[in-house]
Amino acid sequence: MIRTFSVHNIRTQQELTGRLWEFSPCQGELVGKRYQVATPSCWESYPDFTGYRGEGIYKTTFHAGGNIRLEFKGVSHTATVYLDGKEIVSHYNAYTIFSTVVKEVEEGNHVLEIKADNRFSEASALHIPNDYMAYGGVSRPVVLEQISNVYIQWIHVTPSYKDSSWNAKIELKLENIDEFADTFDARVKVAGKEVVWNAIKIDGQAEMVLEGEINFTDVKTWTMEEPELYYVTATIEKDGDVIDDYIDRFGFREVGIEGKNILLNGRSIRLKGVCRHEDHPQFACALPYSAMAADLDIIKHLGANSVRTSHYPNDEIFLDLCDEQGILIWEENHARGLSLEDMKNPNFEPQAEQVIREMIPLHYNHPSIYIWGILNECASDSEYGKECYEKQLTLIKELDTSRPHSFASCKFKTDLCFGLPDVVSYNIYPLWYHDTKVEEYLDDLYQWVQNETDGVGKPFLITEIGAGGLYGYRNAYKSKWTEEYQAEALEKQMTAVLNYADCCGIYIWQFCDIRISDEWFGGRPRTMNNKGIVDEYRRRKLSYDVVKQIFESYGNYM
Ligand code: ADA
Repeated sequence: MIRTFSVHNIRTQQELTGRLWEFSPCQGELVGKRYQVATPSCWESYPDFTGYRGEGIYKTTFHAGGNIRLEFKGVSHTATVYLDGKEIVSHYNAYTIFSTVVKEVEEGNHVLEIKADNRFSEASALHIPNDYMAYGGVSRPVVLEQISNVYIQWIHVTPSYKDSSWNAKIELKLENIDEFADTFDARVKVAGKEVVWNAIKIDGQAEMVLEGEINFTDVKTWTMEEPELYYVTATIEKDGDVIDDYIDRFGFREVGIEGKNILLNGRSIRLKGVCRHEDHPQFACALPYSAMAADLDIIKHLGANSVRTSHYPNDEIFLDLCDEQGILIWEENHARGLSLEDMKNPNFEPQAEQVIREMIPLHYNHPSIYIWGILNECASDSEYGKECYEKQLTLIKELDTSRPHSFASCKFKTDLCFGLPDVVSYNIYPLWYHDTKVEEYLDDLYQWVQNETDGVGKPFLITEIGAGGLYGYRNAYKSKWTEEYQAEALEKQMTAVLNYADCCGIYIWQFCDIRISDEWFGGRPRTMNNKGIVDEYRRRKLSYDVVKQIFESYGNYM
């Protein structure tokens, strides 16, 4: 599966994953051994590689001719790709899409090899030993397309509501891979209406963006309760022949900020969320469609209305599911707990900014995404850090002015950056890492933000709160790590936050227990983060019913 809907009717598109590929490790005692493995997958799911950190080569063949475009939805965490033995593209970061075009390949069979690398080094500023796992493999789909010289890279639809009608701003990004200029017509259709561009000239080896607008009076709004979706179809024609197409989906919905409130379609929303890692003991971070859908069923059953994609851009199939189910998404770039020293790694800024440049243009149309986040718990208490935050938040606005932005801080009363984001967000753990009374800690923090920072008057979110609970560990004295302690702590934490008038929402850390880097074994029983409401196999802990009862007792709107 590439998406939960077809993206092309004209352009030939084929998923190369979803079948067996040959896998061989590059290091260790099994070098040279070849395995047949299902794809997408991570080598931690293969019996001989559950703890392998190194490089591995994935190999397959395909038949094609002419201009081909290869799209890689996710290779963890560094990829080098070869076509017929020749390097064609490389990429850093497991969680963002990259692609390459190869012009005029000979008609016939071709060999595709992807070398994946999940080792830690100075070259990797974002994937570091951490409180989650950096898996290895071809973790998301690989797609082969045959394209014309002029082809569509993406369509962006920006809906806005005014005078009881919806307006859609349309942007169409195209590229001409030929060296010579070309002329074509373009058309975008939405809900029975269209915008047309005739006799457009594009230079050789150039990109361009066409802009247009369409107004609607009889379309349905996308809401959490009724997540109405619409297809937008773009085609380009030459001499009356349709030479390329691109289909995407969006919703007529608008996100805004008004004082301390985050608005969805003009109404102040209350975020009732969970933080979720892409992690599963059988699939590592390569969760199949059915596993993602099952997670969302649990999240909805809990009474939650939102997911925070901690701490990286998620699989777009998961985002498609959230669009379809009316679940709001906080999506963030890839970074967790980088110190000032980590942020001074010369690779940090380019790698973190690249994630933003790859995340936003391709995830732009998902109505479920209501906010962009950056740099979870990084050094926002330093001047150098502040410069980095400022650049990345500015970059977000360059790519998308239709959504607010934020970052999740843990710098208690030392954060310097609250003048930068649209929303002030904090990760707090009263009753876990310290036993301060939740109400006191929360109010103390909030008053500090109001009285001492440039975050005064902005919406305020708790983006993490929670406690550890080992599945099946119980005792009468409810010590920390028992299911009993976790359930009671979450009850107090959630009630305090959801009753705090100036807070517009909460994200529980976390949805399920997850595997973490071996280096993080200390303070992490089972070398896992055990703060899930369900364990890694999605088995309910005592806290499950507590969370459900509380989430269901608060509405979606403030
Ligand atoms: C942090 C961090 C999470 C996780 C959590 C915890 O807030 O953002 O990734 O590590 O703490 O379990 O302590």
